[in-house]
Formats: sequence, structure tokens, C-alpha cells
Amino acid sequence: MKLLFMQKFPALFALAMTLAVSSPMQAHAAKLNFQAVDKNGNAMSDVVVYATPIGMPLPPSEKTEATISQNDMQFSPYVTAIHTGSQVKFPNYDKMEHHVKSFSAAKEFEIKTYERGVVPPPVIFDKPGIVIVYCLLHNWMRAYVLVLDTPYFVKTDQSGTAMLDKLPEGNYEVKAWHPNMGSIKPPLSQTVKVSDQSAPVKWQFDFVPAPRKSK
Ligand SMILES: [Cu+2]
Repeated sequence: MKLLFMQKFPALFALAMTLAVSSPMQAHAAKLNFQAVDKNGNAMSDVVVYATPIGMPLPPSEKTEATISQNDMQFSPYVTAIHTGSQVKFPNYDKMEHHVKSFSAAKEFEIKTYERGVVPPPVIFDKPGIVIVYCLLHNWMRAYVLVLDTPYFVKTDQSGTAMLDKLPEGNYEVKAWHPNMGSIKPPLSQTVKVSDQSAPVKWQFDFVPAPRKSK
């Protein structure tokens, strides 16, 4: 049967074999660890690390949903990374009214003043870039949304560490960004070969993060 198919449709058979061999399902996946420190060598949280494959296609876009709530007069979380095309909800859990506004080119939008318990329709982030979110009622309130074309991203925790797993082996351009860099300073960048033996990727930023503003 197989032989017959091969003889009748040699081109199709060759294509099927190529697809079977290069299918991402069969690519070996590996882990990559990250460690971010500031100018003084102290652990840095809220660093978004993202990896873009070199010479390999990105997997198909997966639309996901994230939530940035308004809680205790702050946006929470402070930093959110999402895949392009994802949507974000902005529920208000506070006792007072809040507002949501972005002037960023990647996504300009406004949710006019709304009360506790209200969850406005989600906002779709359809272009990659950095989006700074404000509440125009409380000038210290700020959140950052990093919209990325790659699905391979992670955020460092209080220990300054993060891990990406299920990365198909190969070469990646890996970048690290912190909200204090805004959209002005370019992210740090390294080319990394991902395999079972990959060493942790270290990042040292040339500044000390500013404390988050509060009321
Ligand atoms: Cu507010």
C-alpha cells in the first residue's frame, strides 16, 4: 500500500516524509534557566525574558487571556507578558472608582471610570510592543504589558530567577526587559543555544530598579 502510494505520488510522498522528520512535535524540548541581577548584583524581579527562535518557525499563535486587577490602589500584577492577539481583563476589586488609559502606540485605549466589582469587556492586544497602563484618577498607578510575537516568555520572581521549559532545541535570540527601561532603552540581548546541557543565562542590568510608586 505504502509502496503503491510512493510510486503513484512520489512528490507527495517526499513531502510527507519531510514533514514527518521536521515536525515540531518530534523536536526535543529543553529547559532554560535565567538569573537577573541589578547593577549591584542584587536579584531583580519583574524582568520579562523572552526567546525568539533563530532559523526555526514560531509555533502558531495561541490566544490567551490575562487579568490585571485594581487592588489596594494598584494595578496587579505590575508587569504582564502576553502573546500577540491575547486579551486582558481589568476588573476593579477596590472600594473606589478607577480608570484605565494607555497612550502607547502598540495599543492605545481607554476604559472610562468604573466602580468596584465591574469587569469591563477585555482589551485585545493585537500588535507587539510595550504598553504602559495608567489610571488617570491616581497618578502613581501604573502597569506594564509586554506584547510578544513569541510564545516563549517568562517573568523573574523575587529571587530574580525564571525558567522556560518545552523549548525546542536550537538557537534563540533571548532578550530581557524590565519596566524601568520603558519603551526607550532596548532590552538586553544574548544568542543562546538551547539543549539539555544549556547553562543558566545570566543578566546584569546597569541600573537599580526604582521602587514602585504608591499612594
Ligand atoms: Cu485608580
